Amino acid sequence: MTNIHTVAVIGLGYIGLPTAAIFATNGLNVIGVDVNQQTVDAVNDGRVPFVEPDLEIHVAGAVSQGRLKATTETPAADAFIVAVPTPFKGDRSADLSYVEAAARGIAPVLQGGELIILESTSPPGATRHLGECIVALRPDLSLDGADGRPEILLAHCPERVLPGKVMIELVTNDRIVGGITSRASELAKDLYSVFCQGQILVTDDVTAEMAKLVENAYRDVNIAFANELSVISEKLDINVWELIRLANHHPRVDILQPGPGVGGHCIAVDPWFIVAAAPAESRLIRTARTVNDDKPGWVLNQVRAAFAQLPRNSEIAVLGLAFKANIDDLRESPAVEIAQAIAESMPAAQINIAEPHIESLPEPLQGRANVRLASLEEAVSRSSLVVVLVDHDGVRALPVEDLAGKLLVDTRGVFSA
Ligand code: SAJ
Repeated sequence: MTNIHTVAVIGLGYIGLPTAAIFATNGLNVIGVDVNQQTVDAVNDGRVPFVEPDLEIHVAGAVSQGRLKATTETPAADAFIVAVPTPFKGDRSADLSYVEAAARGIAPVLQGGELIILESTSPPGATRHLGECIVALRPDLSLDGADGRPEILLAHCPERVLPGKVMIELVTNDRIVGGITSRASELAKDLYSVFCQGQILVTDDVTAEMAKLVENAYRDVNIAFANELSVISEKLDINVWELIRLANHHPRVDILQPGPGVGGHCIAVDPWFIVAAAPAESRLIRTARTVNDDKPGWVLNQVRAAFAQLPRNSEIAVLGLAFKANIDDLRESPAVEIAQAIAESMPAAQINIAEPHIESLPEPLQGRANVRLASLEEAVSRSSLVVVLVDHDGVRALPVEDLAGKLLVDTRGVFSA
């Protein structure tokens, strides 16, 4: 049970909007806040400005019940959830400017007693930083009730949902809640228990911040291990997919799958926050990042070597641009990076890109004379070299006979496993 009735969610992106919608469909009054007027208008119309299964039905339902509305100005509320971007800067430390902007929006509307939760993936100390930014603007408030000043309650509750399964994982995943004070933790736990069916695990703010970073660094290190095996296997002329399949029969071995590199906005970014916090100590985490970041360049060299065996004006099929299978998200995608590098370094080749989830090419590939968007079937049939970058279901469904007589660079093991 929670005594919180009104929640303001700051940032209506991939995490903020689903979180706002799920609180609203569970009976709370939710006001979503976003700097982008188009996002605000879309939400107030019950629409979702990006693809996420089942989200629109939640948003439309919550808006029509009058439980969810959106605005560009931060309103007064019992609780605030900050879900804004935390990208990294040139030196790979976290850019907290959006968190600081959220603090400037929240500070004037506080009365004392409010719960303020940072959900954005954050470097150690960011939750306290958010609290200190607010208290600097509102010296009449405190983070711990010291000097008799009314308290505001700060906690970090990292999101851990998988893009494409957000509406399920929001409800079913276990959740970590880390308050600056134990009272903040308890209030945050009560709030998330409104919809969270998983366990709610209570800790302090910095451990909660690190837990999120560590989860993604763990996955990054394990993907790096698989990617390194793929490079070693190529050198030793063995099939990495068979190698991993065999090794995974061991009861305590579970190697992940190699790919063209690590994309998305989390796994390729978050480990750097750990490296920035403890540079000398984060040796394995830094190396894993480098191994994964080097993989697109290695794939490009594979493509060049294969193309060198063909007549100069041969066509190349590039299958998939998304950062992983069966989603339409091209941001930070190694497949886009590789496709662009192929187009730039092989100007004589006609490149047929097939990405079933998009209708037009992304900006770095647009307007190039040697690049066209094609269907999967057309791209394969026209081309002498097929480069598999994403294992979408549509790519997996292509008949293997269609590849007969063609050269293949298969970064996902769709046809080579
Ligand atoms: N990848 C591989 N091989 C694998 C698994 C993944 O090459 O065996 C690649 C994918 O193709 C993709 C990248 O890694 O390019 C990341 O994909 P992902 O499915 O591992 O993860 P994300 O980025 O979609 O979501 C992750 C999740 N974190 C973990 O699984 C530890 C998710 O739970 C987090 O909520 C999300 O990051 C986040 O927002 O932090």
